[in-house]
Amino acid sequence: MISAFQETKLRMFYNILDYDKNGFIEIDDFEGIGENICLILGIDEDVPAWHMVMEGCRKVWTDVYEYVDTNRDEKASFYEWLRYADEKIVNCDDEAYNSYVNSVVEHIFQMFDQDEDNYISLKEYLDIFMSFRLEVRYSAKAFTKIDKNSDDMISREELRAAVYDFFRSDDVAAKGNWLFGSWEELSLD
Ligand SMILES: [Ca+2]
Ligand SMILES: [Ca+2]
Ligand SMILES: [Ca+2]
Repeated sequence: MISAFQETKLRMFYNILDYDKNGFIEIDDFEGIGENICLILGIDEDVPAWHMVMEGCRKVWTDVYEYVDTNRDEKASFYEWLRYADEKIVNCDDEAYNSYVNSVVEHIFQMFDQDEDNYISLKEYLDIFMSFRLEVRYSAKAFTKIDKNSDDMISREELRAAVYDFFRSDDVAAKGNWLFGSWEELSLD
């Protein structure tokens, strides 16, 4: 079972993944996200890095859709997605959850740690917000919440803690809730 608050955050995440905002998650959304990431990071079409980003984004969908898409219409409704997220993310066993969190963190570092210093700077964090069309006005506040030791850089550990809380925490005060910006404007019903 997931709580109303966890569902609110999953709804937020679903809306982020539904990049073309047609109410369903499909392969087109991941291709749209991939193309926008390349645009934001200044990666030219058809160079090896472009293919890497595009493949990485498609894989997020192709790895899970057989499980997510229960009625086999090549798209995921919110309730299909919620069932998947409940079983495979929020309430899976700790080992599987930690490995999910680690894979999210590694994907983020691989794409967005552009200067490869093993930290996500505020600029790199802003690239994430722009790539996923998140509300940029919340990026600095979110960055401050995730940067626990206030050294103006997000370490892998700090990002891991935030991703961990975003999907699993039922505590509205958990700072990781802010990973993708403000969830507070979303209704809790
Ligand atoms: Ca869509
Ligand atoms: Ca960096
Ligand atoms: Ca830090």
